[in-house]
Amino acid sequence: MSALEPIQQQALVDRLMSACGGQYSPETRRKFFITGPQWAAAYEGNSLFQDKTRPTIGFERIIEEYSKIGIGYWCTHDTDVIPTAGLGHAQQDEIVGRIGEALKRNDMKCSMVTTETFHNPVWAASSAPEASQIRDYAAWRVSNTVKIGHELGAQFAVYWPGSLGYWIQGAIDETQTLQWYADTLNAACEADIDLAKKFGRPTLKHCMEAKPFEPVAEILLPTSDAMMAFIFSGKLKYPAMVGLNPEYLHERMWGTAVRAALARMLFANKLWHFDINDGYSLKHDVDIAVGLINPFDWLSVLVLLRSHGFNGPFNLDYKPPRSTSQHGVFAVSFPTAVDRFIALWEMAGEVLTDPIIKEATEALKTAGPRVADPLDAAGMFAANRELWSLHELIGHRLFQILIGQNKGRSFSV
Ligand code: GLO
Ligand code: MG
Ligand code: MG
Repeated sequence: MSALEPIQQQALVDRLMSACGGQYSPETRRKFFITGPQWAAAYEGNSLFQDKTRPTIGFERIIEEYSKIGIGYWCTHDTDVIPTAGLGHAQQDEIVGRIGEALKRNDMKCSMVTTETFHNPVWAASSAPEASQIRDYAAWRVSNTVKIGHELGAQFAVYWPGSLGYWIQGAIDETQTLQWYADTLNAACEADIDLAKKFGRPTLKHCMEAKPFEPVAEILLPTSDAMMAFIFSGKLKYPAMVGLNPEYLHERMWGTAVRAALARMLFANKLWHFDINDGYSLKHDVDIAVGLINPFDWLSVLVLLRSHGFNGPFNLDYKPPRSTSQHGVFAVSFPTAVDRFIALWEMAGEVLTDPIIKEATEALKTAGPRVADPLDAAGMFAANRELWSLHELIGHRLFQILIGQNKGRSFSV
């Protein structure tokens, strides 16, 4: 192979992508409630220790590219598209107007809006700091985002509190800070109730998102479980309006089985929105695309979600790697992420109808014969002893479905 010029490299990527095959059509992809974040496609590859590797691109291009791929929904932070200084001024209305036009032109919908409460220096002492003027500003910011949401037809508002925490222990009162953060969410819900009436629309679903480590040293609401305790603490004025937007990697980062964490949210009826990506446990937030690291785990997660009727939104909150070019972001990153998600979703459907798993699950629930003495632990154990091998058998069957052995795929030695 001789050295390829960049334009030939691009052609090679495109040729190998189509050689991979198995791509779903944009129409098929649009059947799923899959959402594309402005910030994910706009990510330039920079981080604390790494300079950017891709150029700046705006929302018009991103909305158009998502639409071509078949990602039917778009979402954004307030400041992804509106400069912080323009919020609440004519510039906001002008940009929101242009977003509306771009969405319409590309047959796209805005599904979700979110407030940036982590990046701007104003949040340096947290998003619920001692300075009451900044807390009032935070309340205004989340309410303003809700307004933008209604203007763009969104159904969801997401809150990643980001900087809600601290560097120096002992300097702030945690319970007071949590109360102030509750006040911010209360303000968003209150504003929503008024705005929904004004716009003649239902109120938004307000979804909290937890992340255990970054961006400050100690996070006050580090997990979705902590957020559920917050929602049910009695401190929210409208707890029924507030649910969760878990992120796959954020739960995995702290070491839980993601499926178990999601089950706890389903149990409380608070799983409303889901950021889909992948990555490694006990590491920082690498936001790798769905299914590239833990496909077996992902299959299991989707079996749980499908069996509980959760159909999205599935939000592609991931970062195309720095090594991927701008061409690659739309030619490789997003279409392949969507297609792996759909393939795993379909496999989860196979799991739910698989006759072997069905029979095994039914047999486990039917259980062995009851023993006469309800306090006879040894007898109960003996009565079920052989059935419980089915747990491991089900795990093996999941693996077979993942690699297609249930459909006859075989490997010779
Ligand atoms: C960062 C979060 C971030 C949120 C976004 C939505 O780690 O995942 O991308 O999902 O701010 O509120
Ligand atoms: Mg996220
Ligand atoms: Mg993340």
